[in-house]
Amino acid sequence: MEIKMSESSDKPVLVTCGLPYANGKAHVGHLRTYVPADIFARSLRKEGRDVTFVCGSDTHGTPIVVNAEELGITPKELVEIYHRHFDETFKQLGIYFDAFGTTDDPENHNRTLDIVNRLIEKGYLYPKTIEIAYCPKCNRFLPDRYVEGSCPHCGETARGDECDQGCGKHLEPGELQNPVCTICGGPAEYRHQEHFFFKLSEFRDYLMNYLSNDLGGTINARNYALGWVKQELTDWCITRNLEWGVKFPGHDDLVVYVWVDAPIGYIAFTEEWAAQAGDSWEKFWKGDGEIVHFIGGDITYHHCIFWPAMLKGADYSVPTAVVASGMVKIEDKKFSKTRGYVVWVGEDYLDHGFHPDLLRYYLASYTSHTKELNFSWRVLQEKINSELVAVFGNFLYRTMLFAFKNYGEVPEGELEPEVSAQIEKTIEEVKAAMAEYEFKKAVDTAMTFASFGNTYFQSHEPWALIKEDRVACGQVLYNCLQMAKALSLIFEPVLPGRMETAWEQLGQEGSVHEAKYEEALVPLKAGTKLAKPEILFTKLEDDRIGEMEEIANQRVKAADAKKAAAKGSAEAKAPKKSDGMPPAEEAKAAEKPEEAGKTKEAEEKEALPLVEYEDFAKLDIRVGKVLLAEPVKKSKKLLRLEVDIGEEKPRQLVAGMSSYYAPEELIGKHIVVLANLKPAKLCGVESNGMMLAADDGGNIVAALMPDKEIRPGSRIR
Ligand code: B3M
Ligand code: ZN
Repeated sequence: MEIKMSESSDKPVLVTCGLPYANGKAHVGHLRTYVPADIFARSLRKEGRDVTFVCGSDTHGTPIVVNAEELGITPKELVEIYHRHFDETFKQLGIYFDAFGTTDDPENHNRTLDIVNRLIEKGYLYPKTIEIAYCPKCNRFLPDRYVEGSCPHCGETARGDECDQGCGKHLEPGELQNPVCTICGGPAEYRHQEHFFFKLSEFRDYLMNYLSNDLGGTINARNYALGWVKQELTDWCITRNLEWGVKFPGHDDLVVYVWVDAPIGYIAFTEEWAAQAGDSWEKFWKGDGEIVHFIGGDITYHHCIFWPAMLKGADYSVPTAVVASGMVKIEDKKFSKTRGYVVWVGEDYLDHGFHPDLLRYYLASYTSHTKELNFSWRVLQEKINSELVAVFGNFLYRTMLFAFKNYGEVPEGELEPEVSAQIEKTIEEVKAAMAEYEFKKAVDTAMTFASFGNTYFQSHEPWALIKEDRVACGQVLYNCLQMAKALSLIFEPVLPGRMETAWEQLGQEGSVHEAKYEEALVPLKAGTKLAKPEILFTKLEDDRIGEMEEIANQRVKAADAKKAAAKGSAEAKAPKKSDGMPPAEEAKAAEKPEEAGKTKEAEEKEALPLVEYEDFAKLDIRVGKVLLAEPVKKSKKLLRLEVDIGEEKPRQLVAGMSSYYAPEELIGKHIVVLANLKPAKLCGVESNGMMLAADDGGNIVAALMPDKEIRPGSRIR
């Protein structure tokens, strides 16, 4: 269930997208947010809403400074390269913002200072001397990505401001344990320094109410944020030791933390738009205009907790809705640039001549917005060929070609009630789906209407009718052309490029991008000249898709080789960590199975001794039915399950499955449970048993599930 946009409202709407870091190229993961946001903005405009669509490059923060240092250029030079790249790439994808600025624009510096000074005046910022990681060798403080260590919450390797490998928690400076300098690799120490904190803890009650009663958008964002706010809220350190960024007032050695000035970019880019459009930014940020943020699900905390608290504290309007998308997998593997599971928008897609609309269609129609999207070249081919080509493209082409060849213009005719009813019903359903951020539902509804058009054409057999009764045939074609016009309007938000061509082929005036949904029911004018139609969607052939898969495979192989080489050289260099093992055993233990010519599988087989049946019989392994599944707070990997294993009460288990299964994918399923494993606490949650799954040692983890319905509690023997 999503929280609906106020459909009837005639308030102006500001739509934003999470700002891409100007620190790397655009990939399919970015588009998971940007394409649906563009579809949403276009669709609202077709409803006649006053929509402003802004975004921009996120240009501050330690990753950019670290990257620029490594490249031997200034951060400004680096961000200019990637700002231009994103600006061009979004336009190539048909994603048109009313403003696409950078957080280093003067407008953002000024707006940030206004907000920070306001927070100081109102007593929401305070100085505090804290321990900051410092590298004695590099002789510098180590903010955020300049330091690595272990997470105090889950123990995983983490970086200065986020436990990105483990529980995903935001980390405050000084929290990291065993800090190591990421520049020289040497041990870091903690030194005292004065920094400034935002009193986030004072906004707990406000946020509880705001999240429970006011914030719209997708339910995943609201529930995730409520989960955090119900716990304690720690104050945020909002300054860093960096040169690059927005200077903190009165402290030249400090800049504001990137998650302060980045969201303020939404306001600054609205100002930039207003200046060139002669409009008002205040109608959103000081007024009651609607503000809808589209983001990736991994930055929900920042957008639903930190950002509204900061806005409230500085007397600005707060977001109306936060729309958080699911994450992205590549060929069923977790998205990872370092492991090569990435699809670059430019070099892997556009540079190979694929039309942007096909990718837009895939991203919109693959799954519900909040679910995880898997990008696969084969699935792209299947969807394009079986839906866009075989259904929608087929209807458009056969209608326009038949009318062009036999009439050359829109024939005499009138709109049949059944057809206008279908048009009206489709548009209402599409608008309702958009209001719920259910883009797949909207696209499937439009595709169903295209199938209706095909059935209408086929059942009226114009190829036979034209020989018997030209006028009656004209009436059929008139209705088919009207449906083609309606479809080009309805699909424009998803397929802007191709629908512009369809609109022209139908001899329609003006731009399909400006036309409103209501235009779909304005009857076509008989006599309107028709252009010779071109085929708008062509099949993706096996060889072309095979070529793309090969490129993808090569990239993964290269990443594996690079990783193995880096591992090999690190081992060669790293001092042998002798933990007291006798030399012979130590030498053996240090030997990598691969180096000794053994495969990983062989190593796994060899490591497990043979067992007696009696050993196996001690294991109480049963079938369990999943009754409830939800993320474990503070963890990015763990799910809490309640499982019926045939006892009077469900059993609580904790499973490291979040990277492989969304909770809703497990609910109702029959799984296999080791029921007599000693209880263990994981991230504070007790696990009484273990869910069994197969792991290929790569990225595939498959839960064991009986292949037929069977009573929960049934024993595995
Ligand atoms: N630049 C990118 C990310 O963490 C970050 C978003 C800022 S939105 C204000 O997804
Ligand atoms: Zn160092």
